[in-house]
Amino acid sequence: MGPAFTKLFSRLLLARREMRLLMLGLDAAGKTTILYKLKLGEVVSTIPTIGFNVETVEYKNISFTVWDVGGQDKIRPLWKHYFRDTQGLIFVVDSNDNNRIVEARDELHRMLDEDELRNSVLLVLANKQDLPHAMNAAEMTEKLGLHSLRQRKWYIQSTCATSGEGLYEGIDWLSANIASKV
Ligand code: G3D
Ligand code: MG
Repeated sequence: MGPAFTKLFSRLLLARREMRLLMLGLDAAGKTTILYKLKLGEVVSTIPTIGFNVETVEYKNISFTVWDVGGQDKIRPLWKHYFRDTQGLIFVVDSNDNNRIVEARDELHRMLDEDELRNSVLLVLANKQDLPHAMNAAEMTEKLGLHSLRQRKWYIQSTCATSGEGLYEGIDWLSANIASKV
């Protein structure tokens, strides 16, 4: 899958110098799996003393930054540091986790309220579609309240991170929509 992604990202590589993509979601949504599946380069995992785990991959002029959202109000103010210059937010959700869909929705909307993320496009990955009770993209759209979003370019893509299914399409949308904005 590596070369295909490289080709996809070429639009972003040409678009501008520095590009920051944030990938967020509740723990166990599948973020780390996706990061490795993209095979962009070495994943660097850092745990600052304040105790939230940040994974980063640098790929040419694109940086991917990943962490778990949810709970822990104390550390939230520290996230802001990573928001600057974010062109794309990728929000990963476990489509099979009906118990935490409300929490995921609340976290998503809370992130979108952040002033620094005002101009970033939103790609939602409705992950774990291979599981038998997974909600489909239409149901996830409803539960996550995506239709209520105003002034925001967003897209939802069904994925299975373990097989890689859907990731290509999601990144393609992101790439096209960030490129058209810059
Ligand atoms: P996170 O980084 O968002 O916390 P992870 O999530 O990438 O660590 O994934 C959490 C668990 O979900 C992992 O299982 C991972 O293999 C699994 N997972 C991720 N994506 C999918 C998917 O699309 N389908 C299924 N069935 N499982 C997925 P383990 O067992 O390693 O904890
Ligand atoms: Mg992880």
